[in-house]
Amino acid sequence: MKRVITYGTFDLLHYGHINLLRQAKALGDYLIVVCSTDEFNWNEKHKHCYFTYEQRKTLLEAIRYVDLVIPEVNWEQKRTDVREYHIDIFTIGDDWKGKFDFLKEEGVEVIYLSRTPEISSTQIKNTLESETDFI
Ligand code: C2G
Repeated sequence: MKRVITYGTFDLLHYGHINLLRQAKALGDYLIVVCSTDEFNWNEKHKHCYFTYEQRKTLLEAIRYVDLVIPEVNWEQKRTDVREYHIDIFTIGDDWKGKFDFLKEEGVEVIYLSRTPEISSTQIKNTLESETDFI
């Protein structure tokens, strides 16, 4: 049983996130998604989410590729997470390329997946805002 882990906010869930999660699950047999809490997003990532943590967790749990969703409360928890959940592979989009190579010291394979270029939660918000300006 190869266990995979990935991290993210996953606000305004879109096909870029689904592409990532599908590729992540294909790397192994069990996929854990560590979803940023509202406090972590606001205090550390300076992101104000449209959906709450509980709403984003519910959405992620409905995705066929996802086996478990747990909270991401700080930047430092990755080392303990990969030990506690006996992780074989850490994966994330290549916008983070190189940032988490230190996890190899924990015996974890680190794989950066290609990000879907033309979509983001920020872009969705901006497009909707600009469209409402003309209504
Ligand atoms: N993603 C993607 N393509 C997009 C948008 C996002 O592949 N068009 C990927 C990101 O690379 C990431 C995941 O989807 O692997 C979640 O993206 P975000 O919700 O933006 O998460 P992020 O802010 O990158 O948080 O500790 C790590 C952080 O929690 C990662």
